[in-house]
Amino acid sequence: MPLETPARIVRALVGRGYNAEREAVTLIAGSDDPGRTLARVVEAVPDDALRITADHVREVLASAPAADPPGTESTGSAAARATDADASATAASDPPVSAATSHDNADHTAQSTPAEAEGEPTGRNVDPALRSLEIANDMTGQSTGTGEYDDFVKVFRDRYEKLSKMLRGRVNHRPAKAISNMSGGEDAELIGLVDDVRSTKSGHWIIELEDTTGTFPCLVMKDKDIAGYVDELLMDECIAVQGTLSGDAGILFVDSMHFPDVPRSHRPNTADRDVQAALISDVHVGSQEFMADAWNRFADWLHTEEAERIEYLLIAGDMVEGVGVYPNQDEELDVIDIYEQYESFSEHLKSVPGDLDIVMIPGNHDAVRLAEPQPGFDDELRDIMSAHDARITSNPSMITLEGVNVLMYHGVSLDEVIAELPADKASYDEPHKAMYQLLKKRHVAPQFGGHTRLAPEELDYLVMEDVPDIFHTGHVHKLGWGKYHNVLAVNSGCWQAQTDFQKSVNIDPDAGYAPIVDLDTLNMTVRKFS
Ligand code: D5M
Ligand code: FE
Ligand code: ZN
Repeated sequence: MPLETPARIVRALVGRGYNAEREAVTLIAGSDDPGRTLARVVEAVPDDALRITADHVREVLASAPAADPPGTESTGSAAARATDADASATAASDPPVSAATSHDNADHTAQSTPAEAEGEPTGRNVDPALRSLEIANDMTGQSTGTGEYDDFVKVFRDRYEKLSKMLRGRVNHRPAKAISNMSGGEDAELIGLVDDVRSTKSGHWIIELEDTTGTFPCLVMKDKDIAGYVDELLMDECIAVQGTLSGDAGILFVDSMHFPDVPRSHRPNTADRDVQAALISDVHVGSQEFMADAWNRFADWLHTEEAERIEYLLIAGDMVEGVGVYPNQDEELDVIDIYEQYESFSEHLKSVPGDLDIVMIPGNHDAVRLAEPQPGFDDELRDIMSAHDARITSNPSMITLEGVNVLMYHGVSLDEVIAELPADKASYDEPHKAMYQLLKKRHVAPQFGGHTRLAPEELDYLVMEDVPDIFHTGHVHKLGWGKYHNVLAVNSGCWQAQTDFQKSVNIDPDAGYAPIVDLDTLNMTVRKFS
């Protein structure tokens, strides 16, 4: 493998899913056989390492070279990150976009007028003592998963435990194993994770449900009303069924199906005073498409009187464009070094009012592990982004703002929900409807082994144990909001104009919008800055 120059080494590492310290790259380049050294380093670093350090390389160079290492073509488990000595400075561009907003609740007012400099900057008259901001289920530093089989067993047991509890009041279930010992014709109720869904020759559906004792096949007849639920099912979500066993007791004929769901009677918490939160995501600083001008207009507007009730700013992931996230992404990078991207992001964050309380979670473009739950940014990145004293937490996290519970989740699973469900139940044009499905399943990323990477942990942090009052996601770069059983679901658009990839697949992003929520009423308005 001809690997002489640092730039080639960086690219080779990115291709394997790693970011590397500058010194590590220099050491590899300066070794006798850089190609061989690189392969040995990749082989030697722990699977969960995001970054190859100089120490990793020194260790390898100090140890005697083994026979040709296996697995030199293996890819890193985490998002690819790279540093590059020749990183360019930020030069923002902001091509105009036309974007549509999508919402489905009459209570909401959409103000899609461009915000010019409206009013003079004010001395924001806020009393920090009135504020309260708490974060629950931050799993940063709590990761226990080693990727072993046992961890998968644990995380699914925990998922089953938590979700079946929500269903137990509605069905009187028995374990799958006990049901397989029952006689034909008896009524039976079962709670399980969806293990398989297939259609029969005659167009009926067989759903295999799994609990901690085994699996049991359940038949949904195509002409029953509940057949309409079958196309909503995702693998590994938890449901309950009630029905009657077949004559030979080998299959359960399903009469009713239940989802953990948000109770229709959910009464959202509200703040005691007239205070607002701005909900944004997908800033993508470092991309050539990052819309710096729109961002600056947003930041300027936040200083005006009109925005003085906004005391919280929530950012649901993809602060920066990252490096090596998608193939050929480097061709659209404006800032090549991941740390310089965060420095630039931090500069942009400095232009918003210093007295805002900010909460940030990572997304799939950020420099943390890709598998969900994603821990909050590491100390080095926190340091870079320290200007605002922002609260940094894991993806997902539940944030309580003056009593209002906001579930923040970046939203990678939305791609999957949209791909798998019929368009009237989830689509890019109505991303909030895909969010409704997640609320109904009480899980932010049910499907394991698909597009969304899940990390096996002792606990399933992705279950929505508590019903949020606001569910805030991003990722799909579309703006959409609406209410589901009184929960406000908001997908917050982005600050990145259409990329070449998005053009090629007809994704027309909603860029440069800021959804603003009144925390005392949960009404929402949208401001446009592009
Ligand atoms: O993703 C923004 C949206 O675009 C999200 O719906 C995924 C999709 N996307 C963007 N680039 C790609 C590539 N290269 N492959 C597949 N899907 C893609 P974000 O991750 O925020 O950039
Ligand atoms: Fe994004
Ligand atoms: Zn994303």
